[in-house]
Amino acid sequence: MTVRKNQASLTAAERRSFVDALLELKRTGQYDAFVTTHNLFIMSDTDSGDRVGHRSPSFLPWHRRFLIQFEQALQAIDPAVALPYWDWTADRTASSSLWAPGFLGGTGRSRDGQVTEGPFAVSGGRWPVTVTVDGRGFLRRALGSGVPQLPTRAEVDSVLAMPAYDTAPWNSASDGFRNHLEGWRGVNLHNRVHVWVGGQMATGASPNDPVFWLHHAFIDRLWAQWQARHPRSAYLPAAATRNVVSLNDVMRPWNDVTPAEMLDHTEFYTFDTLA
Ligand SMILES: [Cu+2]
Repeated sequence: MTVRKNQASLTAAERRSFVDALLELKRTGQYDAFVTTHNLFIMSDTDSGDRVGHRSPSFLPWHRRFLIQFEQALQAIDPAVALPYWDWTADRTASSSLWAPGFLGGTGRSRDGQVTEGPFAVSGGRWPVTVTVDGRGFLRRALGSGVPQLPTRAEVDSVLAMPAYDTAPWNSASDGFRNHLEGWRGVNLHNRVHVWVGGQMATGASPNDPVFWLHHAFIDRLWAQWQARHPRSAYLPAAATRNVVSLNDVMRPWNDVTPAEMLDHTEFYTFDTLA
């Protein structure tokens, strides 16, 4: 059974296994296919047209399915690996162990944002960035420069308190839990973290940075926490709705997954703690 743990509580051996599996997925080319998929959806998801991965109710089930597929690809390399999550309300500075040279490496140098330490530095030869939106072939970060503060626990709690999953017009203007969590409205949780990390994380090619998976694993856990707090609140919209994925619609790019099938994460994995 897959148990997703807080990255801060991984053992050194667990960190190493996770990094090794990422590097192997990168070497085979499978990693970059995930980056391409994410970027295609970012570019095609719009507020007034079809939207699947972002700015819409299916933001959460789409990323849940995307992470499961990625985690299964890692597990084909090393069955003991699970996606860790990054609680950015607790580990909220560039000096967190998350950014140590032995794990994800630190911020980018000032000249060009290039990450120069750790397993994902381009100089090590194992992490060329090939799916790019700006032609630069190296991992970039600018921790804390796009926006100074990561979201706080109090801000997270204010969003978890919202009872409605989502509301019309089902886009970046919506009220409700999903859009406040995604970050187009209000305190801005998910989007702000992408901007705080900077570099590729602030673009559609965000999965080029391995922290993408840890960030989204935490967003996914927040969804599970919200479900536990609001047992009478359901995924919306339930009925077929133009341009968006309703409860029983199939989600692109898959042809066999609906939001309804993504509502119970325990079929696929659990968390070390949901409290
Ligand atoms: Cu994201």
